[in-house]
Amino acid sequence: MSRQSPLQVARYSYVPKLPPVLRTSIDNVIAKLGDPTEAASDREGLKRLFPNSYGKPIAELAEGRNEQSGVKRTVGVVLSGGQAPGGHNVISGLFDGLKAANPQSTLLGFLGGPSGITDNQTIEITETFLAEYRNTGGFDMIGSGRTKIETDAQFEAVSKTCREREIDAIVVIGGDDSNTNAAVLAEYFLARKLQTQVIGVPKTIDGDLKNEYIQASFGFDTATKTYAELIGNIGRDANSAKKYWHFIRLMGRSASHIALECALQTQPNVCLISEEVASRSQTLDAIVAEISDVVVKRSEAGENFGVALIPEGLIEFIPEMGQLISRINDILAQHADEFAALEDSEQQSAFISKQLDADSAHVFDSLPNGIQAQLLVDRDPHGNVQVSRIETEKLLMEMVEQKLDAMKQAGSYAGKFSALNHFFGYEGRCAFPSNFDADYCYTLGYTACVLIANGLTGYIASVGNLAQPADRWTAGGIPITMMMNMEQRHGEQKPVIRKALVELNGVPFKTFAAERTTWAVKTSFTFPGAIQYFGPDEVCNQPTQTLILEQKR
Ligand code: FBP
Repeated sequence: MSRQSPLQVARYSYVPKLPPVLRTSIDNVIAKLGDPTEAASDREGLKRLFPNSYGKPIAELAEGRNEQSGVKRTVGVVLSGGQAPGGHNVISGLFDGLKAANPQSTLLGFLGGPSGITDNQTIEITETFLAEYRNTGGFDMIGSGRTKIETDAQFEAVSKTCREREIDAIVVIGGDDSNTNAAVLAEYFLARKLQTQVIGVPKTIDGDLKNEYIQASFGFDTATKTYAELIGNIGRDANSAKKYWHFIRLMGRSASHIALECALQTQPNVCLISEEVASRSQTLDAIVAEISDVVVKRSEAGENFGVALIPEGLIEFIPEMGQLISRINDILAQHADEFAALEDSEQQSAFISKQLDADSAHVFDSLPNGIQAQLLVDRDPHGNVQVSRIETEKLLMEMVEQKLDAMKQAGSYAGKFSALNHFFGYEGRCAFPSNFDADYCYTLGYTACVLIANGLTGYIASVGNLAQPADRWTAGGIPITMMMNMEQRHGEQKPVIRKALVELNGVPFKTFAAERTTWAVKTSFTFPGAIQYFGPDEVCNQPTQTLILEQKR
């Protein structure tokens, strides 16, 4: 075993908190079913695609004798997509629930993500194996991957694995795309009268898998606290040296929840919110002008330093850039072979520029070569551009610098602008889960186990009252089809779980918007410090500002 840090050892003995309903014996928990449900939209289309699983009722866990609880089961678990702190605790909760119900039951981990299911690559999770991973970050216990199970051959391979291994249930720990996949798999098994149940668990640091029923995806809490610590430290450094502007890009492939939460925690001078940029149809130049305006105002007050937060998804929300990216996506799909044969990024850029319409070509040609190349890197298996590879903060920083130079020449700016860029993303995805994420994830895993023991399939585990202490939490399951709608993907209408973007009329955004003009000019940084695991409640057990403010609604 590799050397363990003192914190790692100390965290092994942390006992995650469960909601009251799960503190009794597992045979004494039932899933109480409500009325049939409907999806928010596209009901007919979804009913046709999910004839066996559409409309299932919401399940609420309650006290009651479950005779099926002690049945010996084999359950498979898979980690899907980007790492998020707490994944190991979902597996711990699932394992403990399964063994509490019947010590003869088996938990198999699929290795390397969904491809572990199709390739039948598993490891048995035992107490000794698991002990090293309890309350730790990362997905290294079994690995993760982004393979999308979508072809007939892949579905057939999944059923073969389930038959061979006699798997009673699969737990899919993933984001919106992976949970959509979980629903499709559940329907596939039901349609073929196969016994394997499928239960999803909401994961993603991006915080965009949430709705009326799923209050938060796990990992968001720890990741934002990790970034907020770093931003606070940078703010203090900036205010000490008083000579740098820091442009910090934050992960979050699409929605700006991470940037917004970090802004609420650290009070930076600038924080862009992609959803607002899109709703105002702001151009790249308009954004640059807005940031420059803050720089100028601060310099007039003698403050030639500052902190600007940039969500990584921004690039796709700037109308002209979004249009450009979608055109590039089409060109890359249509001319894959020709493109692959090109020798270097210069040739690739020239090729793309030639294929684009005049407007998009103009935007593309005006970008620095480095950004052009980053826009052309391979798409992920779900067809998304890999925004974490695009240095938007550098682009903005350079454009602000150019604008300020021009203003200086015109005599409208006399300050000093020296800027540094940062990207915080991977630093937060495998942090030791905060107590919140450790408790939440363990509860999700345990809940998934109870949903399985109650014979449910096509559900996602859900925990309620998350802004309250764990002794007020509730637990249950939501039929995944209820959270779906139909969206155009790669030229086809597909069933998907709707991604939750930042709501511009929501309390978190409004709270930020009410303060940001003050933060812009008056240095108001706050310093969250490192995540604390031991100590008073107000230091160790606080949920995110987003969750607290959303629950105030
Ligand atoms: P998930 O949606 O799978 O949770 O991943 C989110 C994320 O962390 C994004 O914030 C980021 O843009 C992306 O993954 C990076 O992907 P990769 O790990 O493939 O570099």
